Amino acid sequence: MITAKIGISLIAAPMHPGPPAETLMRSRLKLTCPAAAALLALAMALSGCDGRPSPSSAAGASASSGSSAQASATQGAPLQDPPEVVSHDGLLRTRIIVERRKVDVAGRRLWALTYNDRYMPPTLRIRPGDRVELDLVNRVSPYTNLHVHGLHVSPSGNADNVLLHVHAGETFHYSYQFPKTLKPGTYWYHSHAHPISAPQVAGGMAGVIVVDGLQQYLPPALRHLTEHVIALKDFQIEGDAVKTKGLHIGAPTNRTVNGQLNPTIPIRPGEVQLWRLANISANIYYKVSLRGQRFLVIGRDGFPVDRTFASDSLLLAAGSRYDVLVTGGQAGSTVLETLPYSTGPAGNQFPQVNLATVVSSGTRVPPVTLPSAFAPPEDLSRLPIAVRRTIVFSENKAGTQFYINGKQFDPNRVDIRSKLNTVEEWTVRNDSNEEHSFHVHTNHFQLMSSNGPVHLTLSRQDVANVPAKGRIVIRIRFTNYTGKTVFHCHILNHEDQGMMAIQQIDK
Ligand SMILES: [Cu+2]
Repeated sequence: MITAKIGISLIAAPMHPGPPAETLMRSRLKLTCPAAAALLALAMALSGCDGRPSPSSAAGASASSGSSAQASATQGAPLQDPPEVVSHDGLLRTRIIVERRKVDVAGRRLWALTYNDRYMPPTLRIRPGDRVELDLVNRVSPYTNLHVHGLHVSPSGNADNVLLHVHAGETFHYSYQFPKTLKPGTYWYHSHAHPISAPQVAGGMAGVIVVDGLQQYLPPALRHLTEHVIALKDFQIEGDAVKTKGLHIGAPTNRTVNGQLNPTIPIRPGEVQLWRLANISANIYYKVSLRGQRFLVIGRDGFPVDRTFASDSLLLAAGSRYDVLVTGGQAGSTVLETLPYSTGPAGNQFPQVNLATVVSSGTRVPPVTLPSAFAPPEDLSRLPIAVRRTIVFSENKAGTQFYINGKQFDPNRVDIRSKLNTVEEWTVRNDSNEEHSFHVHTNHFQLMSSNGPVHLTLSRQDVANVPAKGRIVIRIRFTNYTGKTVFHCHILNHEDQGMMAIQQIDK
């Protein structure tokens, strides 16, 4: 009961007219974060979250044996946005401690691989042009590292360098200087330690990054809207631990939103909210739908779209994000769900699962005209192409070894060399009988086609699904940063088993 009340106070913090939206939002966050954490701790203490198994956690044993077992003690609790660490005056200084700990995971006490003692770690909230100084303290063996997924920043040195390892017992200082041109939207951070990225991310090592500024493209009436992180994060259970070893992609799993099972999201009839849908799971896909309603897409993979578009459902291949506007329906409840989805004959069949319950109640909010034109268009399709390449994804018959252009990942080999400030066109061909989630570090790309024409938005993305036995064509421009970076399949089991390659960008 207390938890429910506090949950509501966390997500329904009212906005007041007055200061500019940006300032207001950041000051609200500044105030609510420490308070939220304290209230949460208090609520957990009062509600008896003392680490002993509760009667409902007996069901935990069956939780890995079917989607119906998603039921748990926490079901129906109000959605809690993760706590936030917010930059101030252009700087975010923070420390992330990586540790295997027994923590609350969707109402159960389970061993998990935690960032700062949480299964759902803090959201890092920054602005374009910010600097982030981050200490990664590793208490997990044998090693780990940190990737800031989707962010346009140097891949070298102690910035977004996924080729380095931070060994157990070490602290590594990451320093990121983000450009002023950084796109506002939703990103994420996670372990990129090869070949153990799937176990580490599945164990819990994944959180959200928000770059503020999407609101500048919204009509004034919406600049103070309520926003939620909807982090899609799943776990399988083995004994009293989140499973990390021998992960089977198609095995029954527990799909959480922000680490909660089927939380409740309150909204008022007619109210417009900004939801940051982020697939931060290690291996699985989501086809997200809000029953009876449509999403209005305003951003994809941290890149604001030039024209918004409405959709009944959105496919979130592993690693991808959508920023969407959602309008509260008539009083009553509806379901945020993931629809059944198959990644192909050699892939996986994911069942329908209810992710959250959206409850619309209270006074109706006057209608607002939603935007159609959004951010300034950025189009690569008319620029000269310096190089055309074909990138082939394939796998062995057993589906245990994965290849790019016939080779498995070798950190000491440069697979392709590109020139800074040029545009390339890549045809990514999938010779296997299952879909793969193509992801490039450092620079966003424009999707030109996917087995034929696509709904062309003049914006960019950093993940694209490649159809089984199909192909996509992308165009990509390399700007600002030289050095070694990578591209890979974001189904992390596949990446760990070889489906990654190195790109070197030279002046
Ligand atoms: Cu793959």
